[in-house]
Amino acid sequence: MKKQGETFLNASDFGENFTWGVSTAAYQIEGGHDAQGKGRSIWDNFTANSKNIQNGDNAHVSCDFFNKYKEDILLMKSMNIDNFRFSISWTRILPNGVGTVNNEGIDFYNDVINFCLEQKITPWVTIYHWDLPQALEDKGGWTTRAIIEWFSEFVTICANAFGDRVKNWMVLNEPMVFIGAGYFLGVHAPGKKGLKNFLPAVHHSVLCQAEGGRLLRKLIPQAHIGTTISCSQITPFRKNKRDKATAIKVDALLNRLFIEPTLGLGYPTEEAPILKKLSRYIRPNDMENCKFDFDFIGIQNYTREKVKYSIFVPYIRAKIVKAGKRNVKTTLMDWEVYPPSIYHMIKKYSAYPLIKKIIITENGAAFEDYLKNENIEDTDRLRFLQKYLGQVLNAKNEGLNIHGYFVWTFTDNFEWAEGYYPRFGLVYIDFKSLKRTIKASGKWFSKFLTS
Ligand code: GCO
Repeated sequence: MKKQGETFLNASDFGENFTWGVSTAAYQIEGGHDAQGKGRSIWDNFTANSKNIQNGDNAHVSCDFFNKYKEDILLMKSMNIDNFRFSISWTRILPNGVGTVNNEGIDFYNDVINFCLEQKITPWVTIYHWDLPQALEDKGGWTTRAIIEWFSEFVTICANAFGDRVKNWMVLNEPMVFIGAGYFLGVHAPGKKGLKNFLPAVHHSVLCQAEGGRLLRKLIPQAHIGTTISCSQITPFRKNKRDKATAIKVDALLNRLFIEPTLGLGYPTEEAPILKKLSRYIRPNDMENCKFDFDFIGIQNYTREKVKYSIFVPYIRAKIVKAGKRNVKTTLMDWEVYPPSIYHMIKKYSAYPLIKKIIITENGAAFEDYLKNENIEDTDRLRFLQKYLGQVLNAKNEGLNIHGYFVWTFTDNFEWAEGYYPRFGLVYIDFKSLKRTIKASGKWFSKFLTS
């Protein structure tokens, strides 16, 4: 049995039925922003204002997965990766969010899915990875209850179009991040701020998460259905009472808010009283409709956060002390490298008896990469993956409920408000020539998968 910190892990140590793969998202890799009838999403709109994105970058071309999907899937194959998580761009399928279907969009995903299957790569499809149609945002987006109807239409079309071949589905990607960053802090699309946007968006996304699950189950009886949730270990910055209470509150907001209503436990209002204001948006039967018995929960972990009490932060009275100020090893995102966090989160989610199974649907790191003689010696990323995997293995060996692991991400791509600066890929992309080069971490992962 291998222990944490040992670098000579083998995939076989995790058992035969452990799922290994890589994760991506449509907006981050596809490009083809207006190709073949695609409509405009909130991210097309948000990036149009260059002030919103580091270096004024946009994702018009990005990795050009839209044209290069065969090359990427073949590369994946050559690296022994046999599970590929990607998302469906809503506006490629429904340019206006609802109504007329764009058949060219359906064809594109059919081509991707069929090519994966030909190469014996299993597709794992995320329905919503943040690229809401702008036409729906113009009518209120996630803040309006009509989103449940719009979202249901999109889910139904995806299930009917792809459900004969795609068995693994995830309804939402990290609701806390797209709502926290997009509808509270305003740093992601659509750039909205404040509680009046945040709270209804939270409740509507929880309802959509469950409704999406129900529709998939009805339309694809054999489906393996999940949803994905961001999570970080939260610890108090100082050892005083106030910081300890703050950590409990932030944990409720960041780690419990989107899973507990799904499990029928309601919102964690006791630890985060601000959530009592959700009652304004909750209608009769809603809490019942928030529930769905997912086949798996995808958890996505990168770091841990230290938090302190702060009188200056309205509503929440809590502040994250950035890793850069704590004298710890960080990634380019200013996230602390802290491998025990992933073990801690697996343990935390394993403690919910109603979660049937947990899969790590994202984990990875951005570090500076240098292309030298056609090689990228990304030792930091390689060590990061080995150490985090060591912790996943510890969790598995303890009998915790963990069944798979997907690296974020396959190729370098468009990292939202940070543009192309933070590279997370196992494969390097030269964003001028679009040439792909497997990094040392990618070569290691590919070897690891056959070990
Ligand atoms: C998220 C998203 C990914 C990010 C990744 C790195 O977790 O924010 O799912 O789209 O790119 O997490 O930040």
